[in-house]
Parts: sequence; C-alpha cells; structure tokens
Amino acid sequence: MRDEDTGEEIVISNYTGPSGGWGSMKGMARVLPGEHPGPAVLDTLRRQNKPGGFMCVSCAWGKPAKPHTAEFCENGAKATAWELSSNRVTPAFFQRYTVSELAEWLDHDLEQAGRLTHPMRYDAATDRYVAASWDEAFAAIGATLKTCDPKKVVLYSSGRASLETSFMYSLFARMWGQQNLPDSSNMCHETTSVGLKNAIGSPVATIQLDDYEKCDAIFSFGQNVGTNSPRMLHTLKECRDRGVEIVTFNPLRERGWESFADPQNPLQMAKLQKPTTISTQYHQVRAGGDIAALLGMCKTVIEADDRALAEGGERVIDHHFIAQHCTRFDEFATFCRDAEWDRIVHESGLTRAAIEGAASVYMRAKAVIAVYGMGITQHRFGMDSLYMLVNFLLLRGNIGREGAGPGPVRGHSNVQGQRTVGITEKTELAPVERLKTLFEFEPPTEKGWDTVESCRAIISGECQGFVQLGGNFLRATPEHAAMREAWSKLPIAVHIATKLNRSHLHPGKESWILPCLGRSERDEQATGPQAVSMEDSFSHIYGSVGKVTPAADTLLSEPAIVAGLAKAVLAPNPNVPWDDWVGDYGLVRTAIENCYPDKFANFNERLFEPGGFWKGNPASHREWQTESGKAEFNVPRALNSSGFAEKEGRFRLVTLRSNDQFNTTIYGYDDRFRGIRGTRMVAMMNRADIARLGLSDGDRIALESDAEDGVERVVEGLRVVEYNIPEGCIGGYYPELNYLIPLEHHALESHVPAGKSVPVRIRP
Ligand SMILES: Nc1nc2c(c(=O)[nH]1)N[C@H]1C(S)=C(S)[C@@H](COP(=O)(O)OP(=O)(O)OC[C@H]3O[C@@H](n4cnc5c(=O)[nH]c(N)nc54)[C@H](O)[C@@H]3O)O[C@H]1N2
Ligand SMILES: Nc1nc2c(c(=O)[nH]1)N[C@H]1C(S)=C(S)[C@@H](COP(=O)(O)OP(=O)(O)OC[C@H]3O[C@@H](n4cnc5c(=O)[nH]c(N)nc54)[C@H](O)[C@@H]3O)O[C@H]1N2
Ligand SMILES: [Mo]
Repeated sequence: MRDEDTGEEIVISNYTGPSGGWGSMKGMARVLPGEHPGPAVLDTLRRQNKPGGFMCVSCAWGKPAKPHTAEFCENGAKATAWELSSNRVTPAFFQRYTVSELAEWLDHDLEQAGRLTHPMRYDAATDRYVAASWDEAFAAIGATLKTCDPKKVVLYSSGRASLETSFMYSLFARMWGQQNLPDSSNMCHETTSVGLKNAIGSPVATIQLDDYEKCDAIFSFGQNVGTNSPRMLHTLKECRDRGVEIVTFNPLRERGWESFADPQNPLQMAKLQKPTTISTQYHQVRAGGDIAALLGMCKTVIEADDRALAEGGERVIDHHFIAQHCTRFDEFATFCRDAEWDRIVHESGLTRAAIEGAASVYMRAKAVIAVYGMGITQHRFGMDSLYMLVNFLLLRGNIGREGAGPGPVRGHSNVQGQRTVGITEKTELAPVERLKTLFEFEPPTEKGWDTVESCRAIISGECQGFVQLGGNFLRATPEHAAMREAWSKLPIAVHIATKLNRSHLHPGKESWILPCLGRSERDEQATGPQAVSMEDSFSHIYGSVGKVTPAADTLLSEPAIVAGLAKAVLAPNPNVPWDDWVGDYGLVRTAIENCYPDKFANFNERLFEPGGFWKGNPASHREWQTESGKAEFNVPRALNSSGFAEKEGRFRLVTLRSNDQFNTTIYGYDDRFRGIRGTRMVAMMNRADIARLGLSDGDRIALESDAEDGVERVVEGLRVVEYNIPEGCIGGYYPELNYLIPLEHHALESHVPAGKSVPVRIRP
C-alpha cells in the first residue's frame, strides 16, 4: 500500500530494536544522499559540538568539555546534512514554478528543493518570486515598514539564531518603539519560563550537565529523548552504568526511554553486549495525567512522612529545607492527604501500586533530577503540571544542590539564549535602564505580542506586517485554516530563511524572502571570519565557527540582514554602529556584556571555553528570586491538565514529532522507533477504542475538533494505526494536525498552544 500524497510504501511494524545502534547509522545513511552532501558534511560532523567547533543546529543538549570522538547523533547529522544540501533554489527555480503551484508541494519537497540563494520579491502579476538585489530589498522593505504602525508589526524569531543576531534583532524592535517579539519558545517552553520563575525564581533548568554524574534517580515526563535529544542518551547510559534508577512517565512507549545501543561502543554495536535498559520503570500515563501521577507520588511521600513522625522513624521529607526555604507547604500537604486514590488512578490512568512503586524510588534516592519536555508544557493546565513537578522535587529538597533539580530539555539550539538577550514581549525581562543609558533611546514599556496574540492580530487583520527570523510560523502555529487565509492578507511579510517553506507561499500584498548563511558556513566580514554563540539547556554559552563555503556568494549573514533592516527603518543613532557590528561580531558581544554584565562578563575572552561558560542561576544555590523570596509550593487547579471535560466520543489528541523531522522540516517518512513508515497521515489508537468504534486497523478516518466553539476544523484521510497508547488518547503528527488546534486552546498563563491534549472526535 502506498501513501497517496507521498507515493511512499506504507509499512507499519512493531519496532523492537534499541535506540541508537545500527538503526541510527542507517537512518543517517538514508537521509544524507538525498541532499547530495559533499565532503564538507563529514568535515563539519567531525567538528560538531566540540570546543572551538561548530555547534549543532538541532537540539539544545549540552556540549561536554571532553567530547566523544563523534559528538553528534543521527538527527544532528541529518540537520547538518540538510543545511549543507547541494541542491539550490535559485531565481531560475522560481521562474519555473508559480507560488500557487509551490503551495501545493509537500513540506518535505519544499525544503528538499535546496538552499535559497537570492533575495526574492513576490510579484503578484506573475504569481512568482523574482530576484532582487540586497539594496533593492532593504530599501523597499524599509519604505513599507516605515508606513506601518510599529506596534502592529510582528518580529518573530525561531530559536536558532545566534545570541549576536538575537540581541541586534531585539534592539531593532525596541529602538523602533515596540516589543512584539514572539519566538518559538512561546510554543514550547514558555510554560517553563513562566512557571519555574514563579515557583523558584529561575526560569530555566537549575542543573548543569555534570549534575547527571551526581544524581541517583531520574524522573522523566513527556520528553522523547531518542528522537529529540539523542546525545542525552549517552548521559543516560552513563547514569544507568552507575546504577541510577530512571522512572519514565509517557503515554507512548518511546524507544529511547526503553533501550539504547551506543553507536560508539563496539561491543554493543557488535551485539556482544546487550543494549542498555534506560528506564527501570515505565508508566504509560494518560495524556494530561501527570498532575494526578505526581499528586499520587507526593501523597505517598507525605503520608510516609506522617507515619514516620507518628512512629518516631526517620523523616521522609526534607523538613529542614522546607521550613527554611519554602512557602505554603502545609496547604499543599493537606491537599495531598485529602486527595482520593480513585480520582488519582482515574485521571492518571495508572494503578495505585504503580504510583507507589515510583514514589518508593523517589524516597530511596538522595539526589533526583526531573527531566521534562512538551508532554508537560503543551497543555491547558501545563503550568499546574509543572508546579506539581516542582512540588515533588521540593518535598525532599531536590532543588539547589548537587545532582538534583528540574531539567527542562529545551528545543531549538539557541531558544533559551534568545530570551537571555532580549527576545521577549515582556518589559520586565528587558534591560530597559541599560538600553537607555548605553544607546540613548527610550525603550517601549507597553507589553508586546506573544505568539498567540500575534496570531489573533493576524486573523483579525490588525497586524500590519510580519518579519520572521528563521522558522515557519504559519505551519507551526495552531488554527491553521484561519491562519492561512489571514496570512495571505498580510500587508507585508519578510522571511529571513535558509530554505523554502509554507510560510513563504501564501504571500499577502508584499512578500520577501531574504536568504541567509547557515551556522555551519564560513561567515566572512570586514575584520575576517566571524564566530557566533548560543546557550544550551544548562545555561552554558559556546562559540561556534562555521567553516564550509557558503551555499551561494549572494547570501548575507543573519546579523547583516538584521542590520540592513534596522538601518532601513530606523533613524541613525551614533550609539548603535550597525555596520561596525556587522564587521566584527566581537563588538556585538561587548554590547551584550555591557547590557548584561552579570551573565556575560568577559564574553569575548570566554567564548571558546570547553564545555561553555555558565551564566549562573540563583535557584541553583537556593537564592529564590520569587515574590515571596522562597520556593513556592502550589496546589493544582485541576487533576488533569487537558482543560476540557471527558465526554462520550471525545478523544485527547496528542500531536507528536516523528524521528524523521525537525519541527516543520520533514526529512523523510520513517518514524523508525514507532514502526510507522511511508506516511505521516495516521491516527495512533488503542486497540480497545478501535474495537469499540467498530473500526479496523488501516481504516481511513477523519478527525474533527470537539472544542464546542462552533468552529469546524477537520483533517481527513488519516489511517487508523493500532498502537500501544492509553485508551481515550489518539496520537498523530505535528504540523499536519495543526488544523485541529483552536487558537484559544493554550496553556493558561504562558499561552503555549496546548498541542498535547486537543479535544477531537472521529467524524462519523
Ligand atoms: N530530531 C528532532 N529534534 C528536535 C526537534 C525535532 O522536531 N526533531 N524539535 C526540537 C524542539 S523545538 C523541541 S521543543 C524539542 C521537543 O522535544 P519533546 O519535548 O520530546 O517534544 P515532542 O516530540 O513533542 O514529544 C513530547 C513527548 O511527550 C509525550 N507526551 C504527550 N503528552 C503527554 C502527557 O500528557 N504527559 C506525558 N508525561 N507525556 C506526554 C509524547 O508521547 C512524547 O514522547 O525537541 C527539539 N529537538
Ligand atoms: N501541534 C504542534 N504544534 C507545534 C509543536 C507541537 O509539538 N505540536 N511544537 C511547537 C514548537 S516546540 C516549536 S519550537 C515550533 C517550531 O516553530 P519554528 O521554529 O517556527 O519552525 P521550524 O520548523 O523550526 O522552522 C524551519 C525553518 O527555519 C528556517 N531555517 C532553518 N535554519 C535556519 C537558519 O539558520 N537561519 C534562518 N534564518 N532560518 C533557518 C528554514 O527556512 C526552515 O524552513 O512549533 C510549535 N508547534
Ligand atoms: Mo520547541
């Protein structure tokens, strides 16, 4: 059987091999040839994630000071090869196809067409993009943007651009008098930025990479390590080799959390040594069930402590820590004691014995790390899930000491860093006073638009212009049908990009594609070759040097493009020498240091420190920069995070990434670890649900929104795949299913679209 759209052979099987191993070698080998990579790819891979080398454009996992011989993974290699494709999208390509034709292409085919080479302007008369010079592009874009109300223009960034570029971009926005600076983080770990800040006063992980050498238990929630941060598997294997217990909560049995064969271990590769079992316990929680699962564990811990206190035994909770450092513990403890097991079991989908078994690991462990990803953050009550995770850690003092703490695994390679250097819509997170004194202008104080607010403004027609620094906003955001229609009415859209994507293909009145260098490419400026920098999930900052000959000599670097736009829009300001900055990125780093002296002292000197330099984290030494000055316990507002009631026929749709994609970039159609090949149009369903509905494996169904807001949202042509997933949940792929997510279905405070629990039903 073949997929009608892709023409690929569909094979659904049960993958039983480990993550890593020969499969990852084959995975790389399959994607690389399509890109016709030259020797530059191998050379780049050799330098990937090593001190003084090139920092991978895939995930944000830490780069160790003492790297492995090959410090890259299957998916990092795919990302590098994808960037270094020898295919080109030239002006001749755009002569061949109209934009309406290209809009019909699959996401995979658009990006596989290759690297963009020239600045392109949309010509409505011919429905084609036509080439322009850089001078023409900047002049025309500047002329239009100057007619807009800056407060109604969005300056989006996808989390890949460097610290230097991001700083310049956010400065451009504020000098223009606005801070509509949503970034991909708004769809991702913004729940972390808001929730951890509220609870412990630091918006990011409190742990560093070497804390993994000191923990004795890891609890993981809603993260897919084998696909999304495969280098972390080496860390987990090292933990397992030391006897660390790993307890995983995930509706799906993700292969990476089950088993791993280290491609750099000859014995495991020769199958002379068994693959490493990663999780010692695996709990298939219902989507949205983490609050209840964590509550059950907290209840077990608190009641064990109550017993110890009554019987004069050794305390189970760290009561010294709680008394000295925390607030609202009593309220939380009462809530846990009162919670009924029936409800905990129902909401979590786990048995009481399973939850107590997990809690017993926690109570034995001296130092616990809690790892998590989108399974926690992308829910209506995602903040409550996160608060529960913090409560759980606080009970035994597992924050602010060695080998313990929350470990959000961030997405894009510099998404955390962008926030650090000013990409934020929130005034309180911007260095307002320093901007005033250093650059002598009056920064805006009115809050800007985040991603959801930007989408609202686009749909309502209030938005007058959209600039995107990387990414694929139209494809990544929810409410896809309405967004697509509104997108094509935007007065002006400007896309700084390496590859063609859907956001470029629904042009409004004026649309531009500005092609830029990739991070792996040599960036030659007036003072010579330049380095850029980024921040990983552990707040470590690294320099990165691209060495490969650029895809075209017509490309500009991202800093040069941002400077070009800023100069075209803003009045000159002698304190902001855009051209000098483009000539020497070291000067941008000096400006960053001047703006953020605590985090970036001696930035240029420390750029290539092995393992990166650490920007510090107050909660890691128990300094709580919260409202109360303490670490805060929080009682959850609901027992499941989906934010909608259960109802006959209603399912919780979980939107997932396959092993063959990087967000909206689709490398191929093989979701190896899940045994789904050849198609992405699937609905992974529990056997009992399939039977109850009178369906069969392989049937075609349509899913529709069950949000009860009167809006029709449908995706047709999905193939039922019988899958090991809890009853009442359906798994499917992002971005294809973004039609089904209502814009207003987002995490309450952080506004992260709630893509992990979307109310849907099967269309009769
Ligand atoms: N190769 C590759 N690497 C990537 C990316 C990529 O697309 N491809 N994307 C990057 C980006 S931007 C990000 S943000 C990260 C994303 O990495 P992850 O945080 O791993 O995000 P997802 O792939 O969306 O997977 C979320 C996981 O949560 C589980 N889950 C869903 N709902 C729930 C729930 O209610 N509770 C629990 N406990 N689990 C749940 C799913 O089964 C899945 O395993 O990866 C980054 N790295
Ligand atoms: N339903 C659902 N929706 C989701 C998610 C989900 O789990 N479920 N996940 C959300 C998350 S976590 C995220 S982070 C967002 C991702 O949203 P985005 O970050 O906006 O999307 P990407 O797919 O990463 O962007 C891919 C494009 O980036 C451009 N690009 C690649 N490299 C470079 C570069 O070096 N420079 C520049 N300028 N451009 C470059 C290419 O043109 C490519 O087409 O999606 C979100 N949407
Ligand atoms: Mo992300």
